[in-house]
Amino acid sequence: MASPEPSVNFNLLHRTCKLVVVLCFLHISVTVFFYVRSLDIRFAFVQNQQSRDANDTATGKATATGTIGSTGAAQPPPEAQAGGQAKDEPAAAAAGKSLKKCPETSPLLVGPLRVEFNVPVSLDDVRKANPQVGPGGRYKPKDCQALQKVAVVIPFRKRDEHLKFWLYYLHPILQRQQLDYAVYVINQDGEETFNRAKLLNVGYAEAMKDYDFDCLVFSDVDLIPMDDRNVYKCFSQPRHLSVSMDKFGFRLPYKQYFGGVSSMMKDQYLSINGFPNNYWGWGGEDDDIYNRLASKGMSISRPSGEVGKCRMIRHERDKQNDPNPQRFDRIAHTRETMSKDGIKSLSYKLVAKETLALYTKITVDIGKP
Ligand code: UDH
Ligand code: MN
Repeated sequence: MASPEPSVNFNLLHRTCKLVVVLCFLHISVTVFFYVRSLDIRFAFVQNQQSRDANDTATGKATATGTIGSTGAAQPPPEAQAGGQAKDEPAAAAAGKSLKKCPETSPLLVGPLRVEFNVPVSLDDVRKANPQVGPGGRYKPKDCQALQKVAVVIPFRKRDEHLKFWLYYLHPILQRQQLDYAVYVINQDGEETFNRAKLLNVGYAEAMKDYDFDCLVFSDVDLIPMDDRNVYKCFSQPRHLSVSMDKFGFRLPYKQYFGGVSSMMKDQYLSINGFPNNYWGWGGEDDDIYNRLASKGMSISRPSGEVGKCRMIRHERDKQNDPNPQRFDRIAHTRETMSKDGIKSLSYKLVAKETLALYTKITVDIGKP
């Protein structure tokens, strides 16, 4: 009688071979996946360096690093510090006189950008990648006169990792946008409840002491644009820039939404008496700002959903920034309160002003609720 064993062995062998093939396939797939992802990250890095290569027509001298100034120190005239102007530049160009105006649309823009947060970045790398950015996070184009002088104001406390990503992504973008800009990080001192809008008011007041900015951009520290055509400048109406955030499924959560990143000309900001100072904790201050604008007959300008795509770095709720239970009551009364509460009634104590290599850090005591 023939034994059934050879056929059983053959079946076993066949199945084992199949398993090995499947495992090999899986292994290759996983390898290819991670390889492609690493390419993506490198591609994003290369894209973010493009401003330097495209823009670097001047001498490309390295700028100073580290802490330059300190608390309350007198600042050199802005023209002298802006953009880390090289000393050997022609005097007229340095004064911005003989320069032609920059074009309405910067030729340096590249469009959609890849934005990832899985590889940490170091400030040292960001500095090296942005040699044209001067002390305090200032820059202006070398070969044309920027159309706007923009102060970018970031409300801040204990978000250093987010700030690194912000600087890493935004400095190259803002340079490609051919803006005369400076970055102000407004750091709330102490452990009291956070107050985003009051910090933004401080940002306005402190930035204006340094330079005659035309335009203020107010940005959360964790929001990164995914397209450099979303220009961080001002328009004839107040602008909402973070219009399609990943956390809201790349859609506007509601029509009046004005949170995240916004911009206003100096006179638009002053015409609404700046922002409210009495929203302590999370929420409502952005709706109050919207109400202020609407009550003065202004409308909101926005980029398209495509150009306005942006990513928020995922995070948990911060300590001392719980939802403010008073917010609904407050936003119901903006029209009555806005003339009394705003930039005109702002009071705070300046704790430190540091002109760092990539931004100006203003530490401030804004009191408590
Ligand atoms: N901010 C700080 N430090 C703080 C609080 C706020 O820097 O302690 C700044 C920062 O610029 C931040 C902005 O204020 O981007 C707005 O605060 P937020 O990022 O906390 O607001 P968001 O609406 O988050 O993004 C709400 C809490 C989400 C909890 C989700 C839990 N899964
Ligand atoms: Mn956030």
